[in-house]
Amino acid sequence: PPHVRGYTFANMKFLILPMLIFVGSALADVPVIPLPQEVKPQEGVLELAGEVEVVLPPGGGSLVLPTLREVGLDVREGGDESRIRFVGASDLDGDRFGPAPVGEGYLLMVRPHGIRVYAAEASGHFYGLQTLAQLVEGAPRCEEGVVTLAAMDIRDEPRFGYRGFMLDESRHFSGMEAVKRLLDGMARLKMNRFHWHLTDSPGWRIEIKAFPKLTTVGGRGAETDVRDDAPAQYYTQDQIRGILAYAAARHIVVIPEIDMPGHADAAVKAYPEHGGGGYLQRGSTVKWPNFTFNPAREETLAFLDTILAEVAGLFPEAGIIHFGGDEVHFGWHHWPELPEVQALKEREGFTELAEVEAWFNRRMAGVINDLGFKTGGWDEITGRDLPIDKTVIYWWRHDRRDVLGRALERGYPVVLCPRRPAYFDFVQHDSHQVGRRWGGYNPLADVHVFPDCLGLDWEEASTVLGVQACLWTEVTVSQARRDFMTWPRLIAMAEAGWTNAGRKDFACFEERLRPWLGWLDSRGIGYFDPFEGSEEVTDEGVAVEYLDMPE
Ligand code: TNX
Repeated sequence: PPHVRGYTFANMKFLILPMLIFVGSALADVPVIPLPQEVKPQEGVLELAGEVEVVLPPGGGSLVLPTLREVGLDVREGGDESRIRFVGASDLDGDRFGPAPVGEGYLLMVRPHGIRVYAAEASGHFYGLQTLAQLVEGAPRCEEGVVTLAAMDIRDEPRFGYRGFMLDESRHFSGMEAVKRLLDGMARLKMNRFHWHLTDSPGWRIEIKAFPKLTTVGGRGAETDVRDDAPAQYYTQDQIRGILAYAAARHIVVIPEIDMPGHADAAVKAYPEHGGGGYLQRGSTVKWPNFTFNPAREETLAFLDTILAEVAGLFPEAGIIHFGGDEVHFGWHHWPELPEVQALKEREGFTELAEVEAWFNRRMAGVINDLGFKTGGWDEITGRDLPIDKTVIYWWRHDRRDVLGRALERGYPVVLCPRRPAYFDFVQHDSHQVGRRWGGYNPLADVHVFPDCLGLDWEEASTVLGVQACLWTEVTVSQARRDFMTWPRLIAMAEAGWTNAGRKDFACFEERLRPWLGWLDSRGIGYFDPFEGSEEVTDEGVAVEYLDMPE
C-alpha cells in the first residue's frame, strides 16, 4: 500500500544518516522511559505514513487507538493485514523468536513491513503500547507526516511487580482532574500502584455513607486552612468509582489508606466520642489535640470496622487496604487515662502502651484480612506479629535500616519508600528553600539510583515487592507546587521500579528525559527543570483553592 513504504534502496539514502545517528547513539538506549530490558537492532527501517491499520489486543485494548492518535498516527482498527498488530503470546513462533513474554512483559517487534506486540496479558500489551507510543513520539520525521522507525526487537518486563506513587490528599486536596493527570503520567511510565492517602489529621477525604460527618465536618479545611467554617473537600463514592475505572483502564491498582490509630484528628473532629487524645509537639504545645482514636473502646472499634467494610466494598480490586499505623507514640500521651485502655491492659496483662498499640494493630488487621484484603502498614507495624502472608510493610524510616532488616528476615513483603530518596516533600535541588531536608535532600539522581543505593543483598531481600515515591502535602498548597515537587522525579522513580540495575545509567536517563519534559509541557504539568534550572515554586502567600466541590 502506498502509505507504508518498506525499506528500498531508492529511499535509503534519505534515511541512512538519521539511521546511523539513531542506531549509533540511541539503540542501546531507545528514547523510552523506563529503559526496556533488552533492545536488539534488526535490518532496515519502517515508515509509517497516512492511515495505519491496527489489530487490537485480544481483550480489546480500549486505549490503543487513542494513545497512538495522541502521538500523531492516523490509526483505525483493521484486519489481519494491518501494519500494527497486538497478538497473544501463544501465537509467537518460539523457534524463530525465542520464549514468549509472560505477565506484564511484552515483545515489541518493529520490522520494515510492520509492528507486532506480543504479550500474555492485557497489562503486557498495554506496556508494549506505551513503549511504541514513546518510540513514535521520539522518531525522526524527516518528511512531513512520515514516521521512521529503525527495525528492532524490544523484549521487556519489569524488575519489580510493585511500582508505586503515594499522594497525600489530607494535608492539601488535589481533586479529580489532578489525579487523572497523575494517572496518565504513571501509565505512560508503566507504574502500576496508586497509594491514596485519603485520611489524616487536617482532613478526611473519602465519603463514608454510614458516617456522613466524616467528610462534611472532617473534610473541612486543610493543613494551611484551619478555619471551622472552611469548605469541605473530599471525594464522593461516585467520584472514587470514576477514578478507579480510570486507573483500571491504565492497569493501575488503587490502594486506599485509612490511617489509624494516629493521624485521626479529622475523624475525631466529626465524631468526638471516638477520640483518644492528642499529639504533644516538642514536648509541650499540642498541635493535634485529637491525634488518636481510642484504641480500646468497643464503639470506636465498631465504628472503624464499619468504615473498613465500606472501603472494602468501594475498592474491590485493591488487594491491600492500608491502615497506616505510623507515629502513634507521638500522640498517645492520654491513653493511660482512658478507662477502656486501663481495662484492656488489665484484661490482657499488658504493662506497656506499645502492647496496647500492637493489640489494636492486630485487631484491625484481622478485620481487613477477614474482608479479603492484605493489610498495608507503615514500618512501625513490623514487630506486631501480623500474619506474614497477609501483611505488606511500607519501609519509610530511612534511618531505621534495622527495621527493614527485621521485616525482611521475618519474610514480610516490603515496599521500599524510604524518606531518602523516595519522599517528594523533600527538596530536589540545593538551591530550594521550601521543603524537607534530613542530612541532605532528594535530587533526581538519587531517585534514579534507588533502590540499589541501599546495597541490599537481593537474595535476602527476595520479598521486596518494589518501590514507591510518596508526596506528602504539608507544604504543597497549590497544584503547581505539587507538580513541581513530583516532576521529573516520578520519571526517575518509574525507571527505578522497572529497569534492571545493570541497565540503568544516569547520563543516558538524562538524555531520554529531555523529550519527556516536552510531554509534561504538552499537558500543562509543571516541573523542576534539572537542565536549565527553574524558579522554585514555593506557594508563598498562596491560599488553599477550593475546586471541584461536591454538592
Ligand atoms: C511522616 S511517612 C509521616 C507523614 C508526614 C511525613 C512528612 C509517615 C508514615 N508519616 O505523616 O507527612 O513524614 O515527610
